[in-house]
Amino acid sequence: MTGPELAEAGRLLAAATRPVVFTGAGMSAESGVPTFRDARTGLWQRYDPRELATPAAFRADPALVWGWYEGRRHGVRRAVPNPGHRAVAAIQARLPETVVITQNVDDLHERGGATAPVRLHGSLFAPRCSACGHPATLPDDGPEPPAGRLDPPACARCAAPVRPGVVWFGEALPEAALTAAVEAASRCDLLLTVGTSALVHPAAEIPLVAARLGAPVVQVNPVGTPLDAVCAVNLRGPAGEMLPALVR
Ligand code: BJW
Ligand code: ZN
Repeated sequence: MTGPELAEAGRLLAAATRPVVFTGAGMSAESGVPTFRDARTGLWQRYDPRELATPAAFRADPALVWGWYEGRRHGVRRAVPNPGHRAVAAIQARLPETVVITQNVDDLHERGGATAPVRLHGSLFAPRCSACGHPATLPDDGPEPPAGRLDPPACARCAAPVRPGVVWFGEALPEAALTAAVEAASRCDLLLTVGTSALVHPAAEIPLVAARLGAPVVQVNPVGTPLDAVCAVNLRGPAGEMLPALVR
């Protein structure tokens, strides 16, 4: 199965001093958080996540989009980090120069023990005003998770609707995070890419930056991705099993 690949990935990790761990939605799949491209569940079956994660969707129907994100935030709050998140934290504990870069908007890396993940696509837990950008406080959580449409709160400063603090299609990534990610990928001596389809740009270019500058890239994903060709090793399996096996 993955025996020889796992051994080779283990050798690359053992030789690294400043790895980058680059993660996507598959990292949290075993915690029960749906991946982006599988996220049509329950009430939301009718909607394509790719169509909800846009500024135009929020402008057209703020309650639809806010309700979707609030439902997801509640789902994440109930989720717990999986053995893959803990393995990432273990790499960072062993090699303090490790940089974790995530596209995920959940907080499972932090709760799994990782320090200061670079967040390329924002967070479910940092809403802000859609007009003036003023940070908003999260609504109080009721006993029942919201399910369906929900009016967003009004900005405390200008009364415009509050929006999720995530990066939608067509929006620029946070400049400081993107710069930190490119810098880390440029100086790393191993890039471990975990649970991403590598279809969304510019995030998908981070592993390519490392590969171009000669760092080996190790990929953990049950299926192939556009990154396969640049990877020194492809570990075809779930993060919650592959990563603990790798750091053992
Ligand atoms: C497992 C597993 C297990 C399952 N273990 N693995 C170049 C080419 C073409 C298009 C573009 C381009 N550059 C830019 C674009 C446009 C666009 C884009 O990329 N489009 C493509 C889809 C074609 N990009 C943008 O619009 C970006 N902005 C931009 O370019 O701005 C330009 C600009 C500059 C200056 C001023 C103004 C503008 C922004 C992209 C933002 C993406 N946002 C989202 C939503 C975040 C909020 C939310 O969560 O709702 O981010 S989209 C969504 O995709 C989310 C994710 O972070 C992102 C990546 O998805 P990810 O993590 O890879 O998940 P999946 O579901 O795709 O894959 C899961 C993987 O896990 C699969 O491979 C599974 O096999 C695997 N898996 N179980 C391990 N147990
Ligand atoms: Zn405002």
